[in-house]
Amino acid sequence: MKRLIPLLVIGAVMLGVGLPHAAAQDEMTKPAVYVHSIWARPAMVMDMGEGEAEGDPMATEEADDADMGMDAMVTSAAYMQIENPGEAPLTLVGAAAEVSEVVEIHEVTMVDNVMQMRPVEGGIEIPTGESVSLEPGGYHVMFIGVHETIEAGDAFPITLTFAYADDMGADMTMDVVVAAIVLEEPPAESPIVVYGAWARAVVGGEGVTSAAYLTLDNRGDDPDRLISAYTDAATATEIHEMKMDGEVMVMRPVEGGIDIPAGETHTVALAPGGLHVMMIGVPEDLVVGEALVLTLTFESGLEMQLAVPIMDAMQMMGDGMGGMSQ
Ligand SMILES: [Cu+2]
Repeated sequence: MKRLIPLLVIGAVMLGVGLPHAAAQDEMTKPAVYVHSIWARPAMVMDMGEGEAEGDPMATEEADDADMGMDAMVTSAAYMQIENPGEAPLTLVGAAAEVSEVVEIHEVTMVDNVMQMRPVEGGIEIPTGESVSLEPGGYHVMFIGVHETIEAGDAFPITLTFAYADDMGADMTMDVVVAAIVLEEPPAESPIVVYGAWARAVVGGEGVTSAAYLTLDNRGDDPDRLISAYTDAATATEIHEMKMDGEVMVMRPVEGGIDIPAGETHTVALAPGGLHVMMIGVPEDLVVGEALVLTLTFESGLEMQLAVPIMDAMQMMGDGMGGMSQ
């Protein structure tokens, strides 16, 4: 929780406003949750309801059932790691996404030697200090009735709803927006994980810039260094830092990249007012409710592809601790 306070101050300073005390209090009690390694299966939407749905082993059966003149019920699933670094238990109680009619929290279980999946009663508990894995064959976020084909390399946002009890014991919920990258198979395990990613919404055009923010967490034994970033949403992508130069706030490329230490000081936050992934030349609109794909390259040779949800900057910096505390 300590990490969040400077961010809130920076956000308030950047907006040139003081936050109402009550609002600030309210934000402080929002628990942190780290969601990372988020990916989803491809799903093929056929024309005219012919053929079989792809993307989920369970979908074939459903597609056969749909031969009665109805469109095949195309499904997909998203997987991720959810960590609770705080002191109160969290429960993942729901999810929403625009890719499908219905989004449910599911689990796969064996019933009489038959694999079945069904909604998780009461949601998935994320105990304090623990990490819960949503992975093929287990828990997943299920998309039922996918509207449009999603294929490897696509990205889309998902809103996760967590339930928790506040300091007074009242039942609360918070929404956390993340984004999934569509992959044919699970991403490789990596010593560096990324959470809390978001990119600033902008109206595209000549000379337009935007930025992406995220937290890098090095869980390996060796230090590494973020040396470059790439997204096809921008003409050029650079790693920048913002600094006071006398009285003036300036930003410039970070020489040699960003150190990601191992051991005690293993996290590095890219956040408004500091380090950021700079997108220079954004021809198309970056719209809230969509996501972009970002590739991060590290000195060790590690290359990481992730989906970054596009968010409203005022909301993220003003009252958006939910986003920053991801
Ligand atoms: Cu910049």
